[in-house]
Amino acid sequence: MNPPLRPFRCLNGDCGFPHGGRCAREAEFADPAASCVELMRGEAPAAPAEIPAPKAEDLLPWSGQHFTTREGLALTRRGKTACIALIGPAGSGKTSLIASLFLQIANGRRPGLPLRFAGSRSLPALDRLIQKAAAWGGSAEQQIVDHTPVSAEPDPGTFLHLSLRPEEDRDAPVLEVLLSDVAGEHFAEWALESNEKTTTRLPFLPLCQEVMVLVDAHALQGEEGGTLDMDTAMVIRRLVQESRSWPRRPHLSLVYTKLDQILPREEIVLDAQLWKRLEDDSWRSVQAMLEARDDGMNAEVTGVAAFPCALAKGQPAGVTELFGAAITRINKQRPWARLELPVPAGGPSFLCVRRERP
Ligand SMILES: Nc1nc2c(ncn2[C@@H]2O[C@H](COP(=O)(O)OP(=O)(O)O)[C@@H](O)[C@H]2O)c(=O)[nH]1
Ligand SMILES: [Mg+2]
Repeated sequence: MNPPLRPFRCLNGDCGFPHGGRCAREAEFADPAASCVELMRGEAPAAPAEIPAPKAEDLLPWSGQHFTTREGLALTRRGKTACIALIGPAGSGKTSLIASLFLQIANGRRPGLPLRFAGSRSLPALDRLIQKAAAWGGSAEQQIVDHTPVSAEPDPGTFLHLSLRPEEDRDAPVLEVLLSDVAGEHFAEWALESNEKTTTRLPFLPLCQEVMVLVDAHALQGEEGGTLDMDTAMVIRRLVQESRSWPRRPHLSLVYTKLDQILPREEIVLDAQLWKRLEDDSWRSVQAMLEARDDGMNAEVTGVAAFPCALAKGQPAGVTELFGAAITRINKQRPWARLELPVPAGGPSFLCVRRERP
């Protein structure tokens, strides 16, 4: 659309042309409006430009809710990222573990995690999560967090995001932490059969430097304990097998959850003795972890009590320690394995800049 015509004005003080009079340089210009360099359009407000409707791909990349893998990938290109996958059957405590971690970071109680909160691009999603968890009264009948829905999308909303900064007062870079929060049902399908459909639904797994396989310690001791152990062992074996073709093999942790349901609170001491006691009920999973080690992976057993009681009555056990250890391991890794290229003696100096290549 053409802009509307605005009135003339002229910088020449003697000119009457803008006011319907005569051009001060009328001898020079037959058509002052077309030729005079002094004459210009006045500054009437410009018509509002037509703003085209945004295309889907131009919209802000962050919705404030869970990240998709594509958004997670975009973040990994911006700086140092810790990608941590929490996997395990529905009800094993994945979402509760993230809620517990976030509540502890927000409260400033972070044993074993020397990093502080520096932001989150999924703050509304995290906020929704902790609203319910913080209101939990401690009863086993009450849900601590909502059940994570099974998504029909090929890439379901996957990650919650946290930016963490070292405690020291120096200008250390922020670490971007991505925590996967996918419904357990997707992993069960994948463990049963790895095909195009089941693997494309978990596209983030090969990106993760850490994989935590969660198993409900209380359920292991129940009637369905044997089946749960068998399912968990199957997930671990699938991970071992699939990760052989990933760019980097992740560190694997078998995490016993809900320890408060099998031990009095004062007896939750996270040590080798406790894992030994739990081994009888989870011998298949432990066996699968040993196979992972034999296959060259770093694999260890640990445990947490993310919500041992209502928030006002006590602290979780092992949560910040679990993530602190994972992040420390990730921090020690270089972003990629570098290859040293030899620089020939007497060669051109510009070759030095190519010495290190990804
Ligand atoms: N007592 C106790 N219950 C827990 C704990 N963590 C989770 N739960 C319970 O287990 C339920 C399922 O946990 P959730 O995090 O939704 O499992 P997810 O399906 O793996 O994400 C929660 O709603 C809680 O009721 C814990 O540390 N202690
Ligand atoms: Mg969940």
